[in-house]
Amino acid sequence: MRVAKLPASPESLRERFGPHPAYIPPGGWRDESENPAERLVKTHCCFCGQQCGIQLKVRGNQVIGFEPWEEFPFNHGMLCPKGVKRYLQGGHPDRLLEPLLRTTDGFRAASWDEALEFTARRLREIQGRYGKDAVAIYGGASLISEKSYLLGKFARVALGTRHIDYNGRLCMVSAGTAYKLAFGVDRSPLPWNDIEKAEVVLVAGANVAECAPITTDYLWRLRDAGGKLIVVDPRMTPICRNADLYLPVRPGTDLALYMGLLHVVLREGLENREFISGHTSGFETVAESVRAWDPRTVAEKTGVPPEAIERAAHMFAGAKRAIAMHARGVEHQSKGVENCLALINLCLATGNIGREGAGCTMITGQGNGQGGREHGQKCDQLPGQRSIADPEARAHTARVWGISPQEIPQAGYTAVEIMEAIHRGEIKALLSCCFNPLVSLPDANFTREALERLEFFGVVDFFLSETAQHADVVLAGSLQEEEEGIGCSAEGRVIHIRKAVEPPGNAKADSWIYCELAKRLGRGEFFAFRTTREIYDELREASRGGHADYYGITYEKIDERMGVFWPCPTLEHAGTPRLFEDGRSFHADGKHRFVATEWRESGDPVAPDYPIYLTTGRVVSQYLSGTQTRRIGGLLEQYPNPLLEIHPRLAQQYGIADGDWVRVSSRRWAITLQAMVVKTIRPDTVFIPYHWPGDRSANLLTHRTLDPRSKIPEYKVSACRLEKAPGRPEWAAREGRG
Ligand SMILES: Nc1nc2c(c(=O)[nH]1)N[C@H]1C(S)=C(S)[C@@H](COP(=O)(O)OP(=O)(O)OC[C@H]3O[C@@H](n4cnc5c(=O)[nH]c(N)nc54)[C@H](O)[C@@H]3O)O[C@H]1N2
Ligand SMILES: Nc1nc2c(c(=O)[nH]1)N[C@H]1C(S)=C(S)[C@@H](COP(=O)(O)OP(=O)(O)OC[C@H]3O[C@@H](n4cnc5c(=O)[nH]c(N)nc54)[C@H](O)[C@@H]3O)O[C@H]1N2
Ligand code: SF4
Ligand SMILES: [Mo]
Repeated sequence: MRVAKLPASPESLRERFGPHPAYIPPGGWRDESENPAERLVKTHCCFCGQQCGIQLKVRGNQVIGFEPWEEFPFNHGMLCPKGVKRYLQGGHPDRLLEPLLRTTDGFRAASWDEALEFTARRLREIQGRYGKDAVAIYGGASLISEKSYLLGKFARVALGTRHIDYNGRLCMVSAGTAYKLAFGVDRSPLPWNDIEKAEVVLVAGANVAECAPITTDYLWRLRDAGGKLIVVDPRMTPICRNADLYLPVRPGTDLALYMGLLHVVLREGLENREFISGHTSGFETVAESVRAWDPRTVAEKTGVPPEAIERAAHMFAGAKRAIAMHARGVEHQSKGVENCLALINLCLATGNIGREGAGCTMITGQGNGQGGREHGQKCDQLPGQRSIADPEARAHTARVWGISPQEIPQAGYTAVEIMEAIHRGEIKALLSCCFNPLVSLPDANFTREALERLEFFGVVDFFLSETAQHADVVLAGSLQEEEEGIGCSAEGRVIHIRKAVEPPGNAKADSWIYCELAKRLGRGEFFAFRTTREIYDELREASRGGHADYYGITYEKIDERMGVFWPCPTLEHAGTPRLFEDGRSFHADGKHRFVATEWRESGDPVAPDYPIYLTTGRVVSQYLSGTQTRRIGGLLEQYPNPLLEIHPRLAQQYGIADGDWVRVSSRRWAITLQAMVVKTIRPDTVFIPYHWPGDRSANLLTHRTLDPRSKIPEYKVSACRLEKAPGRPEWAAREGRG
């Protein structure tokens, strides 16, 4: 077993390398005269899946600020607190400016030749000794699509390993799996302008105001136009203030609720028989499966009053146009796929698919959460959203790549399974780009142990993330604005990410790093790309004829139309903003499929020794594992440490007052946080945001139960117990808190 290595802290690196040459003061420049721009670059925010349009102000080789991009139709210049600070990363003092190699007491700077040669040699040695599948690749959905396509090809062609997966496995895969089962395709079926055209919108497990802030505006427009809003969440998040009906669901019980809604719809005969018989299959089995879920039974499971269930069902089915929107609250469950399917079943039964202002949709999480799951960085997928098991797809991809179909490995493990295989000793080496698993995977102690068992660990990042501190080599990669490419937003709109600057110092473009590694692995001829545009042209060919067909989308066409919605099979094609308008799904028979769902308990059940539900998620000012936003001055101050949201009634039971230190224990670990006593959460549930590492990490408490089909972890439902802590914990003393 490998001994844990001494991590080098960002502070010690800064001491070693000095401050970044182009340092921007925390909080940014104060006014234009202090730092005038030479050019404006129209591009997109690097953070969430809304992909707001933004103009970056550039001087020399540095992004120094931003201007709104008012013509961009999605956000019309609006940005959230993270978007207005995103520009502060390029010149940040923690920015990695050269490759780092591990020494006995930390890291030392290395030349690219040395770092790449070392990486390639270790990968070759390990594959030679243990076989090709002993190496795994992690990718990420913050990467532009060119990079994620490149990573998929790199794993299969340069390394020949089965094992590549990405951080979107923690994010959108329950929705993706459900939409593939029901519709044969994984994309939001409707453009966001449809939201305000609905009569009723049901928002399930989505904290829209904090996590998809610009979508709040669409919901306000819905309300202005007279539309009604239903919200399902164990917490009254800010959009609940505008809701007509709020359903305070008990964590992990959504499935019962949505089956209950369909039960009422069918009992009252509110279903759309014509749509069901003309466009769907499987209705009878689903109708049978919801028969037992009457409102009283559902109320007992979910904690939602029976009258509210009746009312929600009548509102949804009584509307001419209704939309169900969902996010991780329903998807981060060990029945995440079932939850999405149950919402889809409700939409199908009421004929709400394929029409303006009607449908079922998922709210994309990561910046390129949609595009990043289309072109082959998923373990079971080839470009164009093709299946790696499909002989035709393999033949097509092999032709584009210039190899034989037999050379493409079969499907490998998913992200959490890769960590488990490392723990077992089956996978010995990991190369990770754009992923911070130590903070983001459930059961963080398990992740740490796995990282320590690796014989080789390489990371490509622009900051030294908590995970990167365990690496043997850190390759200084690039920010979104340092390479040209495309992404796909929550709406299914393909957008153009323009290059604003070159990577600073001796940092390199991510795509260059992978092409160079491929060369050193003896596979350079398949990676002779000089620009990301060349990678994109190959991606277009590779996706051609697939469901996610990008062939007809060029950078120029995106610029002309402010985005193009896929599928777009020819250069003349205008793109497809709304799916299924012809009444057909992407399945061969053209039918939308009802898929029956079955109740089961969550993987970490509440019991007398762990009597309280713990759920985890986000706050508006922080982003994911926080490696980016915790470093940005002006954001961290808004919410500097994780707080425990707790209802006054529950707090009183334990003698806890606002600001008190509370020890939260789960079946895996315990952490101590300050209480934030709020009336906006169920009294049987506590909430912790997960953006922090180490002994403040919510993921020390969470468990590794996965949805059996999507393999997503159950972040939204754990069991815990609480005790008032005697005083502030070690981390708080260290951070100067409390
Ligand atoms: N500010 C900010 N914005 C972000 C991100 C970020 O880190 N910070 N991340 C982006 C990414 S990658 C993602 S995936 C999205 C996530 O966006 P969301 O899914 O909206 O955010 P979460 O906070 O993970 O969870 C959403 C809601 O689910 C609720 N919930 C918890 N348990 C349950 C349950 O059992 N049932 C139901 N119905 N609801 C439940 C929580 O109370 C919470 O309000 O946000 C994106 N936008
Ligand atoms: N308890 C709990 N855990 C959760 C969740 C939850 O709700 N609760 N949510 C889950 C969800 S939805 C998600 S999406 C995951 C996210 O989990 P992670 O993927 O681990 O989170 P990120 O912070 O995006 O980490 C990405 C890393 O990639 C780097 N990076 C970003 N862009 C680029 C790029 O263009 N190039 C390179 N080379 N590096 C880049 C960043 O600096 C960062 O270090 O967390 C999951 N974990
Ligand atoms: S809503 Fe998302 S894409 Fe828009 S500015 Fe905020 S983080 Fe960026
Ligand atoms: Mo996510």
